[in-house]
Amino acid sequence: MATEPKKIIIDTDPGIDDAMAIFVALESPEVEVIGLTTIYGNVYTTLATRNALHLLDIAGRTDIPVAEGSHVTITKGTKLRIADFVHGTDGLGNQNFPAPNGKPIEQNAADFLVQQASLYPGKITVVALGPLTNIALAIQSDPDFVKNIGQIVVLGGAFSVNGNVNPAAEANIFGDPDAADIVFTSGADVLAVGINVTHQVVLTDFDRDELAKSNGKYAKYLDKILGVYFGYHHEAYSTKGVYLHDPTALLAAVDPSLITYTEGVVRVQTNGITRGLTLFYNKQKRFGEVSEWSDKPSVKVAVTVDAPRVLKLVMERLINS
Ligand SMILES: [Ca+2]
Repeated sequence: MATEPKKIIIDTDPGIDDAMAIFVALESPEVEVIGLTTIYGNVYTTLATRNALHLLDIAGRTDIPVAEGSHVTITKGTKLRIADFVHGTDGLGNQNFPAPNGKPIEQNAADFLVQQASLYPGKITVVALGPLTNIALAIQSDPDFVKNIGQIVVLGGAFSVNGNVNPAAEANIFGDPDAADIVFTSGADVLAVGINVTHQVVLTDFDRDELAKSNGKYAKYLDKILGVYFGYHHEAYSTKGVYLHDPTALLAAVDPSLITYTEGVVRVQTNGITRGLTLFYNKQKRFGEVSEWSDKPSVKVAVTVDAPRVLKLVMERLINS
């Protein structure tokens, strides 16, 4: 008997690698995308919503609801870090795409997350590909959300490596460190896929040519928007390729055997020069003193990834569409 596809909600700030992740999800029979929720990060939230609707137009999947997320951080902060220099001012490679046909649903992202989790207790995986504000709002607004939600797969953190915003912080955690700390200490089943893992998955110039040569609708679309993303990586890292952050986290939700993980407590630094730092406590030492780490629940933190298999799955699913 075929198993039912896993229900997923993608919380996203599209975003070039978000676009890839969304398309890969739509081509993955193991999962059913039951909604997109939007958040600031690569662009402001309003544009993230527009882009999410546009990507569903491209996919011909306007049946999937889009719920708009928060425009401010969990502490009501309005000074947001927007990474439009990585993804283009439109978030999608400066292509001037037409306005989408669809509209977001009336419900906001946090309410949508709470409602879906209570409709399908234990069955939904949230794949969080941007700052964690919407997820933290869902946790705060419904005491049952943490037990109703199946798993929260977070693309975020830099575990024992430098960040990508500054030496301390990874972009999604830096976007709302207070929200991230709420999610990591909530007691929910959280799997963090950090840049220590996603930096191992690189789409090269060669792979991009393969996308361009194929007839897959997603492959052709992505080849167009990838230019800006390649340019940024070349400038910032001197690489001839781009990191597949969002598709790697998405695929970790689709097929957990692609990664290995360890378990422990994660806390997030919320101020100072290390704001956004994710620190992992492996619980090997029993500390005598009561501290901000005592009695905090464990989360899963990805340690290794089968990078060749992730890349192969991304390519196959984008080309054969
Ligand atoms: Ca993203």
